[in-house]
Amino acid sequence: MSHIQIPPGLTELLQGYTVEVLRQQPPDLVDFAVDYFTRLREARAQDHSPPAAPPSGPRDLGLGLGLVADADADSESEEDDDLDVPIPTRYDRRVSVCAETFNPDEEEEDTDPRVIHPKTDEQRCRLQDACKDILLFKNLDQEQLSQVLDAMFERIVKVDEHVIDQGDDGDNFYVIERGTYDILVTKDKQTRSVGQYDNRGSFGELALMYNTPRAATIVATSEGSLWGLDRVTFRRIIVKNNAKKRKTFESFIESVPLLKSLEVSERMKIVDVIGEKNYKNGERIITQTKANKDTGNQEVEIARCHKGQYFGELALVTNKPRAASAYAVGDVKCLVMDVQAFERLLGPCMDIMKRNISHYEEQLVKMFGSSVDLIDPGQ
Ligand code: 1OR
Repeated sequence: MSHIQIPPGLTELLQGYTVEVLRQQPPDLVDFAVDYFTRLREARAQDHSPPAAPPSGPRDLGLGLGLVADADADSESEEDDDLDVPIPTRYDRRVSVCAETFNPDEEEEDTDPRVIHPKTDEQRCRLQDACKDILLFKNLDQEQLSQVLDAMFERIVKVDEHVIDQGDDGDNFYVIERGTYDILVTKDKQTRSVGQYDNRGSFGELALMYNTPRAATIVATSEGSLWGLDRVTFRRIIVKNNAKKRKTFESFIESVPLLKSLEVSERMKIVDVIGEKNYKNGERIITQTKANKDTGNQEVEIARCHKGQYFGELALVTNKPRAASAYAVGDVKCLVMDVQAFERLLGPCMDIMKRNISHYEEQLVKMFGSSVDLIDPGQ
């Protein structure tokens, strides 16, 4: 009896193609195959000269909180022990993961094949744009970022579509390209909306980072477009990088007075979600949304933050527009977290922040001689 040998890689190759067909439902399978495999070959050819990292110029943080970090907390680059053989798409949905514990130092050996979803130039541009402010990607080196972008795939969603259901196992992490999404949490049989995403941000990292069931349901409230990153690549690159981030920022985070009341494990969760952003002397970090009615358009320095202090919390605590602008004085390194992480992780520090907010007002009264409504400018 003759033996038919299946060449190595064939199964993954066809699996990858099949998954893309199921995902994108193309009208013509042959045309789609030609396109898919051509892109795959191009992606493989490019693999040894990875595309430039997306521009990461500073923009208004809008919805973030910044901690002023150590100016020389730069992380040294570690040698890259990732597999260097590009093997196509593998869609790996986990069946049950909830019992695993999280220990990035003991992360499984790096033997998984690389995931590559071929993209058109236009898709790649949109992807780079959507990812340029994603905090979890901020500490990646160019090669890691390039592997992450290669592995991401586009997912178009319809209104009311559930992207994630609370309680499920984690399959993908998502970056928002466009669309609005509700964050719903069910507790004691009651479901309530705890927040929204509005055309920016990312979600779905928690289940992948900590091997826990999905903590919230994410529902599209408009038509939208997302970029997904599979669990295996997320853990191989982002979780591994977080272990490095912990080492780099651990002692700084331990020293921040605001965070002293948190448990060590809570502080480590903060390190997991923060991203590092650098600003040059004079650069604007936060933009005041409206000029204050009492100070008109004239900008006056009201405070100066130093290492270990924080800013950007007022708008998040009060849910109001940015009440002041923040500029870098000298070269500044900030650790930044988004509003959802802020609400999720800094609850225990809320009292301290509120107390400090009332001090801002007292300070302003001293400076301007009359009451300046810092909490709600222009109204
Ligand atoms: P995940 O993998 O658990 C659901 O899947 C995602 O919703 C989760 O990752 C986060 O990315 C995102 N609590 C938990 N998850 C949240 C929250 C949240 N907000 C967004 N996600 N809270 C709301 C904070 C504004 C706390 C609710 C009590």
